[in-house]
Amino acid sequence: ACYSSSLQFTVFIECKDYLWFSYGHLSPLFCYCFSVAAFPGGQIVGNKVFITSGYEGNFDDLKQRCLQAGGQLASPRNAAENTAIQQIVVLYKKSVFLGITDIQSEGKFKYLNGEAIVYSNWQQGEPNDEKGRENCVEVYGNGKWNDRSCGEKKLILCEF
Ligand code: 289
Ligand code: CA
Repeated sequence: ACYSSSLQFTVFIECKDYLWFSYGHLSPLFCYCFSVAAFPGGQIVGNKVFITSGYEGNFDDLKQRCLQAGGQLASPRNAAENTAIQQIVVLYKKSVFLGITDIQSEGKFKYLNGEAIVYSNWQQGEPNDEKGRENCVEVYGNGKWNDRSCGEKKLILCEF
């Protein structure tokens, strides 16, 4: 058996015997990913795991909670990762905030580490910085992005 726990998310799974035999050793991370795959609020893409606890809050609150859990807000770097995020948005019927903002410089969207984004999926007409107040990015059920006020409450979605 393996066990993985953090402040926000706790997962537990019995590792299958055949996996122990095939790999000889099964790391806690592998067990963790394996369990997330079976959990509806989780998605695995490559070596990235997206997971929600169902909590809703504003951008600063969600950013802090993901950090405290040892991850960060979902920050898709390609279409496959964006599709995984979209699936969670559709399942929960709630949009999420990404770990992307243009808080530093209007119109220049960056990841939380300050790197300029390498992938985007804007809805037509976005980002429009409506009323000069939209510096965060939400994902709609169609997977498209809209810039939105960071004070809005959205579903938490962290990546690990
Ligand atoms: O407060 C404005 C938002 O609710 C959104 O309204 C419309 O969907 C569009 O104008 C969006 O760009 C905007 O973020
Ligand atoms: Ca907008």
